[in-house]
Amino acid sequence: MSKFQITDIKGVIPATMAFFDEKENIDEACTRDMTEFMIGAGVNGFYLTGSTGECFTMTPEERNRVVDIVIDQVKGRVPVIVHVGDIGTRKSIGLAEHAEAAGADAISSVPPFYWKFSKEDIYHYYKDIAASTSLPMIVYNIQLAGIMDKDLILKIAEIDHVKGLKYTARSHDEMGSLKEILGKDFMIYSGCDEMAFSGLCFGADGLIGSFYNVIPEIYEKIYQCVQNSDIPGGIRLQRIADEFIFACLQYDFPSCVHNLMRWRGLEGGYSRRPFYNYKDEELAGLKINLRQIREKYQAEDLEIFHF
Ligand code: MN9
Repeated sequence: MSKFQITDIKGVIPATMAFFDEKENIDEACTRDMTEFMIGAGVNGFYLTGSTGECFTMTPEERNRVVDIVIDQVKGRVPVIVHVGDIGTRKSIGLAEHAEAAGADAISSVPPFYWKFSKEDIYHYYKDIAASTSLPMIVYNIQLAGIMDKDLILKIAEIDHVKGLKYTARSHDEMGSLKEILGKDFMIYSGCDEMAFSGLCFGADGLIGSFYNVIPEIYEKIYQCVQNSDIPGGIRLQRIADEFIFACLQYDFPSCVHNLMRWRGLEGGYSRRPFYNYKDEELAGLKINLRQIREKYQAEDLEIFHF
């Protein structure tokens, strides 16, 4: 039984990257080391095998293995959410059952994608998966998988076990209003790393995203700024994070993040094809850009620029 309630799952939660070796196999040692790095940096939980975790390039067995490795490494220190999304309900249920048996604290899923499923189909997808375990389900609303409208989200939120929403869309008003309607125990996680600070100000309980893998420290500081009502401090840090992210998004993502991790002295792992793995020299321009950002904001003290 999980020792964490859904309301304990908050703060900065990396949507953990995949850590493959150069031959595209799961790199267990690297996965364990990176889990420790993130815990050391103060993250408040993990979100496993999501899109940043390259789950759609993996077999169900591989996804389950990543879940087993990370849960074993975390040892209950922070909550673990497992993304079980797929385009087949039965496949997702299999992943959800494994997540529960492995000791996950919550499951999450994008809506079924690729075909244009009806609202009814999407509703039943969530209902069937949510009923398959006793874990709380966090619905994942994301542009790439086809954004769900507010009415559909509210309808899905009524399903038993549906207790949270990862909201990756650039609409503060909708996210804030969903929080207001669904109440304090229904957890909302802001999914755009670019709007972490404003998302928290607009009612999000936590942050789940990709860049918390590589620059978790700045987001821990942003989270603290919100707790302490330090608005100027939060704005400055979010601006720095945004410039950092936009510089990275000039390149293929998430692959370039592996290089960034190596610049930080971490192992970082590799992406699996068709994602591209950059040679460091191909990212020389990015390094220059990031150093310019550091100078512009006189941010030498921030760990994110320690490379
Ligand atoms: O929701 C991530 N979204 C996607 C999570 O991967 C599409 C975000 O963390 C973004 O990667 C990030 C950069 O745009 O905000």
